[in-house]
Amino acid sequence: MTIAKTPWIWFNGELVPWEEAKVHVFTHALHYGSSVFEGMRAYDTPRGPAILGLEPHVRRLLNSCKLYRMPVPYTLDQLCEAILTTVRANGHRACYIRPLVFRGFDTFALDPRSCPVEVVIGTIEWGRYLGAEAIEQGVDVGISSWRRMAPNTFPAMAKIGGQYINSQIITMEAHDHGYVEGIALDANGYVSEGSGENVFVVYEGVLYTPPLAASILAGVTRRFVITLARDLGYEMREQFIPREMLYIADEVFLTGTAAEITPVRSIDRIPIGNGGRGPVTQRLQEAFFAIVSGEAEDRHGWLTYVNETVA
Ligand code: PPE
Repeated sequence: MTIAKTPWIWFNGELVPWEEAKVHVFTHALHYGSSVFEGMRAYDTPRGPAILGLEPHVRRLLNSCKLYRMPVPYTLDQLCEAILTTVRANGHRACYIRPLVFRGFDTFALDPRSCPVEVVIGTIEWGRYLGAEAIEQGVDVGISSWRRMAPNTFPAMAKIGGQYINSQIITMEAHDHGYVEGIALDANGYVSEGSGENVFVVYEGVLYTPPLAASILAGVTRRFVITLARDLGYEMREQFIPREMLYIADEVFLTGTAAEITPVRSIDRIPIGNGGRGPVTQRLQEAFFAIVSGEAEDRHGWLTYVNETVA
């Protein structure tokens, strides 16, 4: 999927034309993965574009930078404002937003702290992440032969560029095996997450998702789905999940900004539940899409209306 050009990219405090948003080949991040990023979506609503989870995403960005000892020259409020400015400038009704903070050009030293910290915000038009039919039909996934990083190797809770090598090898392996996505286990063999999504399981009437200690990214969508599940009266447990529980589950689904709520219909070619979207997944999807489309009341304050929010 090639990204289509947008007119503007926010680069270190100003909007620059797409063609001018460039870096040098000796940019530290290019060599060592020394970057932190976010992904969020603006949804098309009757009141114009609305960003889902703006503050939690920017907070996670700043926390990722804190873990990587990268001081960001902007406050949370300034970054939120810059994101709103970029979405407005590009005139989107709906889009995917990619803020990126990285170490620029100065040295090849592994202590990168003499390199400038650069900040970029780009927006793109992005449809369904795991394919057009995925949301209704579900996807076929495989358990990856690659594990997520072990505790105390990389900070799994941080969304750091270099760590996405793990996601890339998981995804390539999954595609080569004919799967849409791969789910990785943690260092102890418990279920961790998809290459770019958190995992939920419905088993004997209870909803489960792995805890933060299972080397997962603390997904914003994961948090929203936990809230919706409790709103709907489901019992929701954050606990370690053995691999085999996935195969005998009634339902499995993936959550993420890009993947939204995507049902999993098979794992390692074993059909999950009835081999399609299950009823709990569908109810959670309906609740989720009603809020983000502006149809249902935004009772938890998840949306920021781009054209109604002033600096
Ligand atoms: N785990 C990983 C590893 C991950 O990358 C994401 C987001 C999630 C869980 C879900 O987090 P959240 O978006 O806050 O609910 N993955 C991004 C896509 C990665 C990509 O660039 O492709 C995303 O969904 O934006």
